[in-house]
Parts: sequence; structure tokens; C-alpha cells
Amino acid sequence: MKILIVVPTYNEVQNIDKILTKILSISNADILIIDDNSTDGTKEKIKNNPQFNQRIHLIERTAKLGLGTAYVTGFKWGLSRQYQIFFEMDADLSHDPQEIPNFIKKLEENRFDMVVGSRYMNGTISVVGWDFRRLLISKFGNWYASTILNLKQFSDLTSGYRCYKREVLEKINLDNIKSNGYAFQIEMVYRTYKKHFKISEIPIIFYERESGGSKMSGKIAREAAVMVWKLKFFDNS
Ligand SMILES: Nc1nc2c(ncn2[C@@H]2O[C@H](COP(=O)(O)OP(=O)(O)OP(=O)(O)O)[C@@H](O)[C@H]2O)c(=O)[nH]1
Ligand SMILES: [Mg+2]
Repeated sequence: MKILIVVPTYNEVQNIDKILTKILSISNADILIIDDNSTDGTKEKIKNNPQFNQRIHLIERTAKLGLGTAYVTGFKWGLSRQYQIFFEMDADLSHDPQEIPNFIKKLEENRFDMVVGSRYMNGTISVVGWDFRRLLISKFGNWYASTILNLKQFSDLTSGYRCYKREVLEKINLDNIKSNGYAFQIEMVYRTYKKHFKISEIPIIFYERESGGSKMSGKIAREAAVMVWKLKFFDNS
């Protein structure tokens, strides 16, 4: 069974070697990095990895075009090859590659089609390194989106650590994805659910990045706030 881990990068030179080494050692998955013209040497590190063009692949885009289009580009690349399972993972070590086998177990055990790594399962908060403000924004975002879209059964719609079976990405019209920042994560759960696929969550611990800068912005949060209404009222796909 071929697994593809899609990792978007924008200036992650301090993290990229570590995350690649961890993924390669814990699983037999291939890795596809979508780099948006990092200027800090991220691309060079990737190309210097002994597994470059073996288990590690790289798509270089010419500018910072956003997370959503990065993942769509990555998914299409994998769909045109024989991959069966697709992961989303951040490059900043917030998502522990050790969890990869747990996602796959969950997919296979109960024939789920999508598994989301949740920081908030059963009323708990499994986040290391956030201040109260950051936590509030995330919790509020989840409450807001799950209320408007009627997805209350899920505890973490914005988590970026998740996996899909190939069939999900084949069925969703990837060219119709509207959002680019955090909203992308919400939109993907919503579309998967709308297509009647089975979605489950597993608990993960989220570790705030120790190196490099955050790309989170007010613009991305505002996009998400508007996007959920667009999905609710204007989405017929
Ligand atoms: N290719 C690409 N990657 C991006 C873009 N924006 C963010 N990323 C990557 O997406 C992942 C998540 O971005 P982060 O900046 O960590 O966002 P975040 O996790 O919400 O914010 P922090 O909590 O501060 O880490 C990281 O691997 C980034 O390098 C983008 O526009 N293009
Ligand atoms: Mg991060």
C-alpha cells in the first residue's frame, strides 16, 4: 500500500531535515514537499537529502501561493501516481510522525475514509506551547465552524494533521476548493462529509513550533470566518 505524506514548506530550514529523517525512519511512506520559493535554504536542504528523488519528492512553486493550493497541487501529483493514502503534515515539527501508524490503523480498522488528528478530543486540550490567546482563537474557530456547518460531532476541524483514502480525493472536486489558509482544513472535512465518507478522529498532541516563523495571520483567520458561510449557503459541489 503506497502512502504519500504531503508537506508544504515556506522557510523551514531549521526544521526540514529533522522532520524528513523522522518520517523516513518511522514509516515506509513517500514524502512530497510543496515549497513556495523559500529563500532560507529549505530547498537546498531537501535536495541534499540522500533520499531526494527516491522517497522524497519536491515541487517548487515560484511564490508563496498559500497552504490550500499547495495541498491541492500535492494531492493531484499523488493521484496521478499509485498512492492509496494521503497525509497532510506541517514541516515545523508540530505534528509527530510517530503517529503515522496510528492513523493508518484507524483507517483500516473501521474502514474510515478520513482520519483527523485532534487536539481536543473528549473535552481535553493536547497542545504544548500555546498561550491562552492562541488557544482561545483555535477553540473559538472550531466552535464557530462546527456550529455553522453542523459538524458538532468533530472536535478539531482546523487540525492540519490528517489522512485521506485515495477515493476521497478522487471524489472531491479539487478544482472547486475555495479556501487557502486555515479554512482549507475546515473545507476539506466539510466536503468529505458531504460526499458521505466516513470520518474519524484520533487524539494527537500538538507541539508549537520551536524554530522558524509562523505564517498564521489575521487575513487567514478572516478568510476562515467568511468561508464557512460561503460553504453553508453557496456550495453545490
Ligand atoms: N508551500 C507553502 N507552505 C506554507 C504556506 N504557509 C504555510 N506553509 C507551511 O505550512 C505549515 C503550517 O504553517 P505554520 O506557519 O506552521 O502555521 P501554523 O502551524 O498555523 O502556525 P504556528 O502555530 O505558528 O506554527 C508549515 O509547514 C509551513 O511552512 C504557503 O503559503 N505555502
Ligand atoms: Mg505550525
